[in-house]
Amino acid sequence: PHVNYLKDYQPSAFSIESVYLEFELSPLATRVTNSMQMQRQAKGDLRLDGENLKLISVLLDGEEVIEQCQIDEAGLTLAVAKEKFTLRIVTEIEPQNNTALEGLYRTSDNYCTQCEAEGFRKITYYLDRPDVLSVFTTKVIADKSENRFLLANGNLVDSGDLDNGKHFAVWQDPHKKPCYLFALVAGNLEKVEDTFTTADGREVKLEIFVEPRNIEKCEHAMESLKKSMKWDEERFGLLYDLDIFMIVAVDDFNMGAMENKGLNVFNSKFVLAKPETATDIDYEGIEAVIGHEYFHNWTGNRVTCRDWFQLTLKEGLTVFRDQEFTADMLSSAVKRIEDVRRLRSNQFPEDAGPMSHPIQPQSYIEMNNFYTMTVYEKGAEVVRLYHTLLGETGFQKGMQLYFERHDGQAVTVQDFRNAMADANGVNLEQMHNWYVQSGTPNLEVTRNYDAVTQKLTISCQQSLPNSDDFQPMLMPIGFGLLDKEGEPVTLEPTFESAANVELRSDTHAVLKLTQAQQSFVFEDVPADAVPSLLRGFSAPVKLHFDYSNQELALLAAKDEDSFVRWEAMQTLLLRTVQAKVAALQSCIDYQLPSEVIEVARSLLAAKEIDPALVAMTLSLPELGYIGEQYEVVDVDTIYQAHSWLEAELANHMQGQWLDVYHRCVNDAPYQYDKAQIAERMLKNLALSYLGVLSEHQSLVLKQYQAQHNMTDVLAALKTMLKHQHPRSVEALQSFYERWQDDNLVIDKWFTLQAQTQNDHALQTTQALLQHKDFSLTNPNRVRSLLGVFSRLNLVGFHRADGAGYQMCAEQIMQLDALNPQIAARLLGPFTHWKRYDEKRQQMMRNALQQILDRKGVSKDVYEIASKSLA
Ligand code: BAL
Ligand code: ZN
Repeated sequence: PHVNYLKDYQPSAFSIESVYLEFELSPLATRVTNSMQMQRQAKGDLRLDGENLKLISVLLDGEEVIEQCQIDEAGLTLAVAKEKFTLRIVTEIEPQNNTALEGLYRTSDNYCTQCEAEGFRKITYYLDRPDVLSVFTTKVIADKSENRFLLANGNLVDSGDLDNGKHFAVWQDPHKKPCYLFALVAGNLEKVEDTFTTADGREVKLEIFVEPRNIEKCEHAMESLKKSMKWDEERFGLLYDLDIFMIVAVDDFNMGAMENKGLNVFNSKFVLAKPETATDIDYEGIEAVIGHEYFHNWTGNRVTCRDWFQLTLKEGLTVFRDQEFTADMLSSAVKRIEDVRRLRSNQFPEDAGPMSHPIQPQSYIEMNNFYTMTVYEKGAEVVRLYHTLLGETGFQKGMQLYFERHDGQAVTVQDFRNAMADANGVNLEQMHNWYVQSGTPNLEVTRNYDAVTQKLTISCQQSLPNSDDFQPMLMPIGFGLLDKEGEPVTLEPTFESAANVELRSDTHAVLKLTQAQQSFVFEDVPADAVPSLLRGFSAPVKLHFDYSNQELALLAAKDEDSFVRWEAMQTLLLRTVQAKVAALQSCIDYQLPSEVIEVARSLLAAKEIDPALVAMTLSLPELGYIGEQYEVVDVDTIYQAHSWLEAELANHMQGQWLDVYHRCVNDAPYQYDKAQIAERMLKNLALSYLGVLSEHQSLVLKQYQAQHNMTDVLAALKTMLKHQHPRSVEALQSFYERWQDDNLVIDKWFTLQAQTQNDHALQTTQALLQHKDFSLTNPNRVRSLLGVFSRLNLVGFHRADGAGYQMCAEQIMQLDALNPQIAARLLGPFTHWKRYDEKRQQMMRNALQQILDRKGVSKDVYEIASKSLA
């Protein structure tokens, strides 16, 4: 397959000044008429992208030229002598047979589109690249009884009835845009309406379209949209720019959502909620994704990417913005820890595996494979570095200059960096190294204390694994010191160090690491002071520092930074699991260290700490993250050690867990607010520990039976399944019966079972593949069953006999023929084969080879499987 390289970028030889599209919708033969006003920009033939299109006619300034066109599987080439011309192309497509869900397709008998990254070429021949910006007018014609609403980007300028039971609508988008932001939706939907008045006094119509059965589940989405609009005005000074903003929720969607101009299309998972069906995590996800897509209106749409290698320009920045939004809506401390946990569990492994790539990839075969945790989440961490270095005011100055310079343009990550630098009069060239180097940097820190001079030297060394030509990065390191009682120490950098130590308060500093090795010296430091490092997780690195368990316990209890407190406790818990793993492997006894229990007890008793932070701090590290610590992952022993620690904490703190549980029980109606969420989080953590102990089975069952809200129901059910509660089968059955008509809840029902780790995990999942509600054509269902099983059910997926691998491989091959994008995503767990024992390695490689050898393998799957085996 063809490989695209960043170094080969060339501007387009033609521009499209405006485009008029006309769709005559029909499930098996939709006719698309595309009239483009084109202008030559450089020498060369006209080459348009197009895939799977039936070409009907090509008129060049009114003259049929179809015979002169050269057609191949990727597009159309035409020699054009003119400088300025109109090209009118008619094609036919089959939305009903489009199972890849890219381009125009059907979902629940409605029509919808997904064009990013390169789906527009499956609708019509076009210059399908983000740097070709054009003004779009779209006319949609369809049967009226089957398509009550006809939607496209921009403002509605005309509509009416036609003969034969048809009707039409014409939409005009005044803002120039690349075709990846094009959208069309038609069908028998229902809508909820609201309005938002912008800071400059314009009233914007807000509409959310859903299938009629879901009309009661839109309130939270609408509230989230209004909050997003307000927040973007207040925090970033960015106002909405059309008269209407529409969101459509569909059940079949490859991604989470899509930021099409004025017409966002969403996976229904990120729109629909009511307390009985959605958890706190779902509510937070909806608020965040609605925010994310809305924020793209400026960071992505008004200023877009020059080419797809710049994807992190819009995604890293917009993820950073949605993270800040959630932080401002709920708790910044909790949000930061959630994001770090996600990054470490998902992005760090990606960065250590065969698909490792810089946040600005240098090449790709299939762009869809690069919508990754690295481009998004690590990209957001890199944007956060600018924010940490420049502060909120400096960062906002940079944003302002970015929009002043580039509104209406397609630009690069360098343009963003230049705006940040120029607005603040600083040199940020070194930030480039974060964009072009892959792998998670290691940050090794050592200390040296001179008791005579009372000087403490903090020495930092940065490096990248497997890098021959490592270029040091600009790394801000959040820093503080605690004395041996846990009191903060006033920071006094020496004269030589002061230039690289930015004091943010008396007791908190940012160390600016710019070299591979660099030291920072502080004076008047008391003996036995404990460094608090990487506060706020100030850079996306692996920190190595030789803390004693007592020091970790002190940081966990006393540090002023909530991330460091959480991290210290997690490190203690991780060390405990690792010690147990080692003991199990060598068949020796191991007792839980007393400081772990002591600090856990004191944290649980600390009423002044936000209960959400307490819950996160006392949650065990995820199995995947524990596995990451090993060269070779011993799945079964890690699982055993993890369960052991859970049982130990349950037993040793039984009374406290019960107290906490009862303290947090709240019969008030469900509300999505910070206090209630935090209470539920801690209560359900207590329940998960109590659920280990047979004497509390009735408590777990009682919570399930109360059916108070989905957060509590799911927490109870998960605990029942994990510990094989005598009533778990019955509960699962009643859950299914109650919710069988609600797709999103049935997804949870599949997930619950797919993630339960026990000896018959594989059989359970195999049986679910045969369930009448399972379908390979629905991405959410596939993710709920196969995605969850292969990613989270380590015991089942990595079965010693290889049956877990084989089952997944077979499903991936079937899926690849239907939806390559989702099939390629499911390969993730296989790509880490190097981390397992030799026998498993061989079986995982065999599975990958089998998938790769399938006749007709997609380029999506080919790219990941072949890179994994290379
Ligand atoms: N642009 C693809 C979906 C998203 O990141 O918002
Ligand atoms: Zn995005």
